[in-house]
Amino acid sequence: MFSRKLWIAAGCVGLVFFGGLGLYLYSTESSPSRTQSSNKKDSGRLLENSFITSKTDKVEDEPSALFNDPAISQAWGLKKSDAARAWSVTKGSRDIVIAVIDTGIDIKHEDLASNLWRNPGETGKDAQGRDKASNGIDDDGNGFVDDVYGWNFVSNNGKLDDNHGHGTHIAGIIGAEAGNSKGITGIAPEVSLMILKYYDPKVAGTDNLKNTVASIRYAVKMGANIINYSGGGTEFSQEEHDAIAEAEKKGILFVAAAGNERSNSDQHHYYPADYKLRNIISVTAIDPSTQVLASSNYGVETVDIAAPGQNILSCLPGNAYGYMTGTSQATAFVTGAAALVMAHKQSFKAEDVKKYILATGDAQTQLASKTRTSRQLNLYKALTILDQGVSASGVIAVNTQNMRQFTADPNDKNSRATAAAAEEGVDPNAREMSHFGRSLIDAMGTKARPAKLGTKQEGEGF
Ligand SMILES: [Ca+2]
Ligand SMILES: [Ca+2]
Ligand SMILES: [Ca+2]
Repeated sequence: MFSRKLWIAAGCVGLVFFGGLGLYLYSTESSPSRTQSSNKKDSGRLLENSFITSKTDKVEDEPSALFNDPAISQAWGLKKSDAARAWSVTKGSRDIVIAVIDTGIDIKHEDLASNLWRNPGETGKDAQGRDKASNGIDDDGNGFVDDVYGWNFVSNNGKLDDNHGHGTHIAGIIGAEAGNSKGITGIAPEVSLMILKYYDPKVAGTDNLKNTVASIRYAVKMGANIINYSGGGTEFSQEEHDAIAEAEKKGILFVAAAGNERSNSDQHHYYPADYKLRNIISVTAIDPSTQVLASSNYGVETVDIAAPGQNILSCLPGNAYGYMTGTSQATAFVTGAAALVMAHKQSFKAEDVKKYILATGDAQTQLASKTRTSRQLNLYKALTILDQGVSASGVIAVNTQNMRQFTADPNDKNSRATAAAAEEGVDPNAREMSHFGRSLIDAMGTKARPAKLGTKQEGEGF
């Protein structure tokens, strides 16, 4: 039987939960950096009491800006990928629907609940005045009863409980709410997250590949714009390939983790990341110094781009937050970027978005032997080079037709702003940049990574 591995087995090197009283961390595998802290080994897990901190520390770190989310300055990947400046251009759009195919989600999480997709055919009242979300009827006739936020393909129902934490973490990186004084900020803080559960560690004998294919088909059928998938396997699946090809036909982007097998994917293929389809972006993970993680797959032919993936702070079930590591997390960064680009240019299809994201990344020599583009994700450039039409390594050459469309669209306020600003010779994005955006850039740009979370991260270049 085919199987799909969730990239958490090798990739989850640590989770930190913080609640009102402090922080604690445990690890699912040994890591050299762990030895720097005072560890107590217990059945393969490491408890790091040195990570305990207090509420006061978090308040101290809070940027005085639009985004008052207390943990934002602890999220190094946001700074690394130039998120603050990107948010000065757009924070996304609820019109952009992202299918997160993963372990489910905590639908009540304080930083996620507002950004969940709601199936319009399963919300509101039915003819008898009952809530369509819970009336036990497939109101929209899509084959799924009461599928409000998505579907659980493991248990074949609408309950999306995340019994692992991975899915909630990924959803948070993509689209945690901004400016709510809670937790973190997702890359695309205004977005609609469609939750499709394909794996549950508490359910034995799950056919992960079958559930994956069913999830992809649901996303295509129900109008997702982007699919985020952080699993994979070495087996080529014609069914899975065809489901993603169907997504390609509909202009849906498919962002896939390169995998955490320490492997060269050019030689040892991983799927779905390696299917030869134009709508797939394969993502590997980097640390703060732009090195691809030792655990991450790589390949100059098969892996498209790199994004932050080490010790990434995001949501966990039960209104908790914590760090996880791996190409899953990097994949979520790219998905968030794609959501911002799509929100900014809603006429874009998957291939356009893919071209821009890949071409506007920051070129890095360390990535030359690891990725096809030699680039790491840059959210701001993905949005602004798109607007300005300034040179950036072939971006204009491959998108000349699209660039003309931008400035020709009278209904697109950004195009109008760009055209008007171009006539006056000013940077249109400087005009759009809000006071809050500038404050946030200042807050994130000048601050060294705080040492509040313990000694380990201090040496890692945050
Ligand atoms: Ca339904
Ligand atoms: Ca219903
Ligand atoms: Ca938040």
